[in-house]
Amino acid sequence: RAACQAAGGQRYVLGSIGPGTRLLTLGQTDWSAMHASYRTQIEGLLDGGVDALLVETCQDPLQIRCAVHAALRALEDRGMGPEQLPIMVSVTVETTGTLLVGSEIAAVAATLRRLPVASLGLNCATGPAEMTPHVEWLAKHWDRPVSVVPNAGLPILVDGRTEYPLQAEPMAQRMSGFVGDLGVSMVGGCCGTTTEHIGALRAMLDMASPASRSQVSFAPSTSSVFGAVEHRQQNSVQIVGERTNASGSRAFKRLLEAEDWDAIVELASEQSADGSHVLDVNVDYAGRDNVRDMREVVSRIAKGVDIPLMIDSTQINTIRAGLESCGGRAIVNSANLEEGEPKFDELCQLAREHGAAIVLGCIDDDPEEAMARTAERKLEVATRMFERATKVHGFQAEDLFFDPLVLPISTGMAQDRRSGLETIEGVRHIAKAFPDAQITCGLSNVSFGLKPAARVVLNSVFLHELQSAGLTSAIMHASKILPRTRIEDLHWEM
Ligand code: THG
Repeated sequence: RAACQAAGGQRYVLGSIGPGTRLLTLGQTDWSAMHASYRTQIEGLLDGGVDALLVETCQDPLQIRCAVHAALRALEDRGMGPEQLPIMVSVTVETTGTLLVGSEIAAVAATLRRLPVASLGLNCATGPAEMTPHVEWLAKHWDRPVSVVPNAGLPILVDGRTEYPLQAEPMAQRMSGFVGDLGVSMVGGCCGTTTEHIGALRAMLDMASPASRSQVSFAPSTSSVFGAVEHRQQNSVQIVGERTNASGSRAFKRLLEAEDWDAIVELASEQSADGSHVLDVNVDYAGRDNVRDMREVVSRIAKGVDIPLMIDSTQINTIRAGLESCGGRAIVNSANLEEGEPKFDELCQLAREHGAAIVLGCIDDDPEEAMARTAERKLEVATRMFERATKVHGFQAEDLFFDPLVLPISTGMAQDRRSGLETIEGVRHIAKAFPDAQITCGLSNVSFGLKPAARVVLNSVFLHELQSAGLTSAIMHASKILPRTRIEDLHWEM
């Protein structure tokens, strides 16, 4: 800080926050221990007068979220935010093409996209040549500045010693392409680089004319530890697997009781193999420690299954445990206005702190009709939630998943006979009012209590109608849905 001041000009101190020796996703430490340790480090850096924080050499998306979360808390306590003191992130892509835990660069970007990080880039592990495809991806798809800080090539053994082969001039030349062709904003050198390398980069920058990056495009996505999945699927709804649910599957409930975690991961894997794009995880179960179960189940699924998660619970502490246990970007399921705005706000805030998307169920605090039953009421509640989520909490429409709420039509009660039709019309209204938002539902609810064969037909027809009305996502059992051509006309019409 003092040296920068003495040197004058535009010089900044970046508070470097390295990865440590334990990875959250691999279960080598837990969120609260890592959070506390980051917090201590960040307080020291802030006391020392840094201009920005740089979370670098990141190997695990969950570790990044934990560090960013700790940084935001530390800034908040000093009456500041990331606008005053930027939080920068730099990840380490191994020669395998992913972070150490297996994350593709697209998974990292999806995870950080809705967090207030100022820049994203790469450092360490390889030289500039190996970084090229990932830098190109970031230049095209990341909407903020990109940084590139390579090693001086891949190390080689010379007379029993490791040496970094890339010399200052050729390194600077490689890097000039990143700046001039791809619009990279920050460059530097990691392992094996010397003052000579940094001098050559400085000289290169003095001559460079950075390319503009006006064509950046990013599809709204969730992410597992490994890869990103777009909210909008072509010719399909986003299929959210329903079976990892303690009240939605007897098999899952038994496995949870037996604490057979391996078999639970197996059940989750099967759903991915069956075509689910995302997995709903719900461990709500009276008499068990739901927070502990959520941690156990989510950390294991996140490590072993390659699709993103929807964290489903009526308890905010259980949802928090899920978010703190899964790398990548999840969907919170769900917030509603049943208990008024405080609980809605708390869930929105929690989702925002983790950069997550959120399901908003059409229920409010109306004393006559809390759960919206007509299409008009569904739109009315959705509108109230849309306003609050976007204006108060800063959500983008694309990250809101409205749930019009599907009720069983098979109860035999007169008041339930129209509920399927009202849901379809509700979807149409919501899709028209909020074309950029997502619409999801618990599809199988519609046929509770019917015989299995009838459920398959009813669920399939209902999905077809909802999709035509604008549904973009459904919590469902993928292998129990039939295409129109596999259902007899008579059954379809019934
Ligand atoms: N909206 C939102 N989230 C939800 C729901 C919703 N989460 C839970 C639920 N509803 C959606 N999930 C399921 C999961 C399973 C079933 C229905 C909805 C189901 N299961 C069979 C049964 O109970 O008969 C299977 C039984 C078994 O395999 O043992 O029908 O509406 N946002």
